[in-house]
Amino acid sequence: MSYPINRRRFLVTTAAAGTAAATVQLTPGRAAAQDGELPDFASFKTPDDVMVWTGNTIETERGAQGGSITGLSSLFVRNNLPAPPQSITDDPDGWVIEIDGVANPGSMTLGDIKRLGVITVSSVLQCSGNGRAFFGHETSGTQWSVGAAGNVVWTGVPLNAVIAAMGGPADGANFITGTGGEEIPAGLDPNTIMVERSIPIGALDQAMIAFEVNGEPLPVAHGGPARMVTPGYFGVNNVKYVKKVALTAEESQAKIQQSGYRVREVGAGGAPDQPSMYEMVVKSWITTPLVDVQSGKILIEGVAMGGVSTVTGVEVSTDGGATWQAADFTGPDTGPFSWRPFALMADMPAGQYELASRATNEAGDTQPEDFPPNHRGYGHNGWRDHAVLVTVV
Ligand SMILES: Nc1nc2c(c(=O)[nH]1)N[C@H]1C(S)=C(S)[C@@H](COP(=O)(O)O)O[C@H]1N2
Ligand SMILES: [Mo]
Repeated sequence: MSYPINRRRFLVTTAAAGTAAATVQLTPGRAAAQDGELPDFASFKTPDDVMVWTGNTIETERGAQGGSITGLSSLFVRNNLPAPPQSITDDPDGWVIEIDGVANPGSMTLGDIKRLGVITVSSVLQCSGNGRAFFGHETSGTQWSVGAAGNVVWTGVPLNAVIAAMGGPADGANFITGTGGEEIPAGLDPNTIMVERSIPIGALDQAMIAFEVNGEPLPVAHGGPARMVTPGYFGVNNVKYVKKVALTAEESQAKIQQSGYRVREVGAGGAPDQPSMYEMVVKSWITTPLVDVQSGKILIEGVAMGGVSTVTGVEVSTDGGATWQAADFTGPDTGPFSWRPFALMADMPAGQYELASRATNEAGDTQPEDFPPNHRGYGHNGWRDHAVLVTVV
């Protein structure tokens, strides 16, 4: 299967700080998204709504974002390792999860876990590298612009309930460590490639074992049959096909924990003493218009998130940040970890416009104008680089 090139991809321009407008995906020296085929495990995605970078890396088109909830047909996908076979979701309730670092360590099936009580929470799922394409330096990794993020509804069991069922935390627990269920090829040191992430134990307040997304059983592409989800935490911490959850004294020895997802200066190597990509931060971006529009009253729309604190406001600028106007939220408040769509009607006579948005959360954090570079291009929330240049004709 192949599909037509999506024109939007070539028309969207961004305003990079202090430089002329540059097309995001076509900046020289940066890989362009392939018009590749959707891999089998993600064949349910709508081709026009996504960019297929690789068989394990799929980005949502900016123009396909917006709205309160991101449909699974357009939600991004990021796998560090090849996804397990479809058959792992054949018997979800039979999926076994090992629970360690508790008074009575052992295993529970997903069916047992479900009987402990189910909750539903909306949360943004966002890759640490979302916005990587906007950095001025060369970064390795997928050149995501805004589409490695979506807002979804998770249904699952609070991890606290699972821990309590196993007799409560063992002494000395400092981290929650989740292990992904991918098979590690024989002969390889698992620590070099396995997806095992540790997050601070305080995250027990919101961590859950999720088994549904947007009311559907979790597909393999998004971690089925069971996934550890910590609303408010960057994507990598939401371990798919979770086969083990342990309360641990130390962080995982896996490379993805020890040196991966560490924020450091450009040129520096990753090390355990550097900040890890845990909690998300306040961020917003415009999703329409992205292309030339007819003059008159123009509806500017986008999405805004608060990270781990409810988004409380978002301002929009049509002049590259010289002046700002408060936008209205157009979707419901679905909690601190969720995003909300916003809209502003603006009178725009013919001309060139730099459309920017700037969100604020309940904690009082506002997006900065510029975001300092870091080696791997993580966590960009600067409003200027997320602006779009639009010509009104
Ligand atoms: N087991 C496992 N969990 C994983 C990953 C993975 O490769 N394996 N990738 C992580 C990363 S880096 C991200 S951004 C999210 C992506 O979630 P999605 O593919 O459902 O969008 O899953 C995270 N959980
Ligand atoms: Mo990620």
